[in-house]
Amino acid sequence: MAGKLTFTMIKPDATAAGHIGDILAMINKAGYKIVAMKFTKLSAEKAGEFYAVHKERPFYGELVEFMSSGPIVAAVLEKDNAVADFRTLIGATNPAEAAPGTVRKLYAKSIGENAVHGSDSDENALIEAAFHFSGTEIFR
Ligand code: FUP
Repeated sequence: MAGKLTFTMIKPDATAAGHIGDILAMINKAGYKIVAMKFTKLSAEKAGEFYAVHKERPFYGELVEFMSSGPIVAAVLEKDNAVADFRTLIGATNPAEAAPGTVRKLYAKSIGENAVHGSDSDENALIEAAFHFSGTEIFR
């Protein structure tokens, strides 16, 4: 059965552009309950750790630099079928390929600066939630 939790970040491009409220409203309208949330900034070291799976990819350096360039909103979201439905809500990694009405179509600048993160599996949702939040910071 699909899990009920996913993890998201509103990335530095979207926080700088003033889209936090719009994106949170889309998340709430889609039926997600916010069970953990913080406005924070990743160090380059932390961003590198979070994206360690991409270490060998050519864009890794830029990705780490971008993700540590400004504040982010990190949140854990609850809903049935949380991971898959959230990936539908945010749209394709590259905003040029994202469906109309998706978060990335509306707010992302490029494949690298793409407004939001969404977990790609139930397993990663739990790992990513634990990366940013302790048990007492998650309210279910
Ligand atoms: P997604 O799951 O949609 O966030 O996409 P990926 O896990 O494939 O990529 C993670 C992040 O790496 C993206 F959000 C942005 C960055 N990236 C690039 O900068 N260039 C690429 O070609 C692919 C990903």
